[in-house]
Formats: sequence, structure tokens, C-alpha cells
Amino acid sequence: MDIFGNADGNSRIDKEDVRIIQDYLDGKIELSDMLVTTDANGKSYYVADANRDGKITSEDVDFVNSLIDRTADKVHFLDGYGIMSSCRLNIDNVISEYTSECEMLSLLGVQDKIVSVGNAPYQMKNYFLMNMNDSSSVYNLNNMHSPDYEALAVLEPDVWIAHLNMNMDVKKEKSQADVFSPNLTNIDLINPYNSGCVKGALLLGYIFNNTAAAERYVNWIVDNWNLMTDNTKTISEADKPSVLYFWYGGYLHDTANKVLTINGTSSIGYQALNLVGGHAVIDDIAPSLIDSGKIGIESLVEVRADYLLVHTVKYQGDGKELAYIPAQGYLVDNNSELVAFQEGLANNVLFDYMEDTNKYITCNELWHGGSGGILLAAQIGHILYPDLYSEGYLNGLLQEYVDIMGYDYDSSKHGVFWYFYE
Ligand SMILES: [Ca+2]
Ligand SMILES: [Ca+2]
Repeated sequence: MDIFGNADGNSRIDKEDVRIIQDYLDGKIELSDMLVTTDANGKSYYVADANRDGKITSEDVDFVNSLIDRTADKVHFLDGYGIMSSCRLNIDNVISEYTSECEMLSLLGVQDKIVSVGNAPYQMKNYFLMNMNDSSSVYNLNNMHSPDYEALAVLEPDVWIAHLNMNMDVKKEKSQADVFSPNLTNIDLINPYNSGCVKGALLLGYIFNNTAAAERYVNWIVDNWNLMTDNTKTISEADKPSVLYFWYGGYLHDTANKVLTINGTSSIGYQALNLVGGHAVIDDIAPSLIDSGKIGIESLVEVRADYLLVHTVKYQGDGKELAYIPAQGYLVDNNSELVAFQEGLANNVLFDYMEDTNKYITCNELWHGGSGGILLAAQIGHILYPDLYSEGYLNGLLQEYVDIMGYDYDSSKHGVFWYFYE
């Protein structure tokens, strides 16, 4: 957790951080022993410099004490994109852009502070905002990247929790709020502690004064990551099925369009696939594609993959709703659209060689952050290795996640997230 004053870098700001700084001031430890963090520009800082004046002095001891008793005006930190940020601790009104930010505020028990959300959580507020006393007056940002700033100013936001690192300077200037992005959408499935969703949960846990809840969420991610990592160790490389994993659109939607968007090696989809022991075809045909990117269908004509996965997003971050994406998620109880859509993948001539029952879609609600990294991996695990990941495990994991995030919701009665063939 990159909060200045958190001298040992762990998940809490406490007397141990004060002790480390005092030990340095007393000459018991060297400057070279002090933890360093690096921002997005590669500039390094001592984490113990709690008041951010460039030196480690007794003022930092005082500052950390004021962070512990929460009397500090502001806490300073690097946000999830490595941008130097600060945030007040006395917070009434919060802008929460996307579903993952709203889930995190539910986890931390502070959804009543929300005054505005982006279109995706707005459209699905009966789930994502269910812990607000009254979500009827919440303002819809529509396009979270470029909202109506004048309408927002009326809401007097204190804090704006952004989903991505987009238009941050404009948001700061126009809203006068403390604006930062914890990068909750990011998960690192090589080292989960390095994930935006893990570090961001702990950061928000401090800011909103509920570190214990944030730690429960982090432990859930790490425990299940360990389980999956151990399972995958039992699978030899040669036995791993090969998988093509695209975003819906392009050629899949319109065969006149000769490109597809494929999940690159930094994407959640690629990482989830690897975590549970799938072989991503992109490793063979476009290993340098780090972010998701376009690939011409001519590169796929000769490919013979075992499975096709397609990721779908109905409510886009820019406020658009894609009518052709099937109804799915927490608030949908009828799976007929999803089943028809998934079965429709069988008609695509490019993947005609593949077993029809090896073609699946994955759901946007299970993409971002901890839910994406772990629940998506479990879904893919069940598709590829049903003996290792039973449907009972997958369903149990989903309910565990819902419970941890603080939602009163029975996922055995509600929700459409996946469809498996008998
Ligand atoms: Ca600490
Ligand atoms: Ca200082």
C-alpha cells in the first residue's frame, strides 16, 4: 500500500510505522533501510516521508500519528497508476465511476456517501448500489470519461474515485474534488499483492476507515489464487488446451469486418486463462501484444485451437449500451439471451473446425479486479478442467464474493453469468 507514512509498506498505518521512522531519526537504522516507492515517471520517494516535504524528520512522526488518529487534513499516496495524489479524510460526497468502485464502497460500508456514478452501475443500481439508503437521486455521469461538469459541481463532491487514468487533470480542475484512480480493474495474477484491486482496496480501506473489510477481500483473492496456482502445477504444458480469447465485436459481430480484438498478455482474460492452466494461442501468433489489440483474421485461418472464449460488455464506460450483447449479470434471471448468443458462436465459419460445445462467452460483471481475476479464472477453470473446478466450487465462490462485498443477494436464485453444456 503506497500511502506516505506507511513506512513498512504493509496493509495498515499504525504504531509500527511510527517506530520505524523514530528508529531512523535515532540512528538505529540507515536511510538505505527505508522503503522507497516509485511513481509513474520513475521518480523515487521515501514512503516514510508522510507529509511529503522531501525529508524524513520528526514532523513525519507527528504526521503518521495524525494519520493513525485520523486528524490529518490529507493523506498522500501514489494512486493505482503511480500518480502522486492526496485525499481528505473527512468525506461526505463521493463520485464512484464504475461497478468495481461501487462494489468497493459497498465492501467498506460507505455507499451512502455516493452522489454520482457512471452509466453501468447506474443501469444496474438495484445490485451495485443496493447498500445506499436511497439510490433514486444518484446522478448518472453517463460518460464517465467526459461528464457534464457543471451538473456535477452542484453535488459538491469531495472525492472522485476514477475507474481509469483518463482526463484526470480536467476532472480535478472542474470538480475541485480529490480525484484519483485506485486502478481497481487491474489484477496481477503472477503476484496478486501487486494488483491494483489489492492495493486499491487497502488504500480505500484506510481512506474510508475500514481496513479490516479490505483485508478480508485481499485474503479471499490470495487464498483462491493459491488454490488455482497449486492446481495448475499438476498440469503439464503439453496437456494444456489451446484457447482463443477475444472481445466480442469486429468479425464476430459482422463478418465483413476482417479484424478481431484479442486479449493481450497484460489483460485480465489472458492472465485468468494462464492461472488455471489454459494455453493462450496469442502466445504463438502475437506474443508481443501486451494490451488487448486488433488482429487480422488472416492470422487465424490456420490456427486450430481447442476452445473459443468471447468476452462481452453491455454497458460501456462511455455510457453506450450495446443492444446486441445478451442480457446477463446480477440483475438478470433469465438466461435465454445468453444461451442463444453463446450457441450463435457455433455459426462463425472461422471457428467451424472447433467443437461447438467448446465455445463460451464470459460476462462483464466477472471481469474487473478481484471478481474478474478470480471468478473469471474459476469459470475458465470449470470449462477447461471440470474435474478440478466443479460447478459447485464456481457457484460457491461467486456467493462468497457477493457476501464479502457486502451485498444481500442469493446467487443461487438470481443472476446469469455463464452457461455450460451438459
Ligand atoms: Ca504499516
Ligand atoms: Ca517529511
